Amino acid sequence: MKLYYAPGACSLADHIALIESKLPFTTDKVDLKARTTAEGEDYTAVNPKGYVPALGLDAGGVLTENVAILGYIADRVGNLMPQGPLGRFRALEALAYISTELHKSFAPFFKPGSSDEAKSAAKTQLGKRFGLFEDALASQEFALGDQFGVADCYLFVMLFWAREKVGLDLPPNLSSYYERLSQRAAIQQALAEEGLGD
Ligand SMILES: N[C@@H](CCC(=O)N[C@@H](CS)C(=O)NCC(=O)O)C(=O)O
Repeated sequence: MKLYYAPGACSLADHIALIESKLPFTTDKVDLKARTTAEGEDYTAVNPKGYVPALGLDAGGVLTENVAILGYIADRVGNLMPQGPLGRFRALEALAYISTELHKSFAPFFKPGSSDEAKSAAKTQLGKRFGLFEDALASQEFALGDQFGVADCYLFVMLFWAREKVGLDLPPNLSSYYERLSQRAAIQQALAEEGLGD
C-alpha cells in the first residue's frame, strides 16, 4: 500500500493507523498546490478529488476519504476497532462524526480570507462537538473504550489542529488523552516522518 499525504493534514490519521496496523506500506508526499508528489506523480491522476489522503492498494486501485481508508485499515487487522457484533459500526459511527462534525468545522482556519467572525463561530462549534469525547473519556482510556483504534488516530489529528491551529483550550479529559496519545510510539513515528516531531 502507498499512502499519499501532506504533512500535518488529516492524512496524518491514516499514517498513524498504518503504523499501528504493522501492515507494510510506503508513503508519497503530496504538494497540494502543485498537485504533484515527491515521487513525481501527477496527483490529480492518482486522486481526481485533488486532496489527501489517498491510499494506493496492493491489488491496484486507489481508496480515498478518511472514513473509508481508516475503516479499510481497521478491517484488515481487526484490532483497531471495538470488538463484538456492533464494533465496526461503532467505529464507523465515530469516524463519521469526526469527519463531518469536527474535521469540517475547522474549515475557516484553513480557508484563506476567513473572517474573524467565522473563526470564532467555528471555535465555539468545535468546543461543543469535542464535548462528546470529553464526556466519554471520563470513564474510558480511548475514544471508544479501553482499546486504541482508528477513531483515536483521527481524533488525535483533530486535537493536534485544535492546539496548533486554533489555540483551543482543551477540557481536562481531552487534554490528558492528547498528552497520553502524544507519547504513543506510532504517533511519534508518524509525526517525525512528516517532519513534525519535537
Ligand atoms: N472528505 C475528505 C476531506 C479531505 C481533506 O479535507 N483534505 C485536506 C487536508 S486535511 C486537503 O487535502 N486539502 C487540500 C485541498 O482541498 O486542496 C476526507 O475526509 O478524506
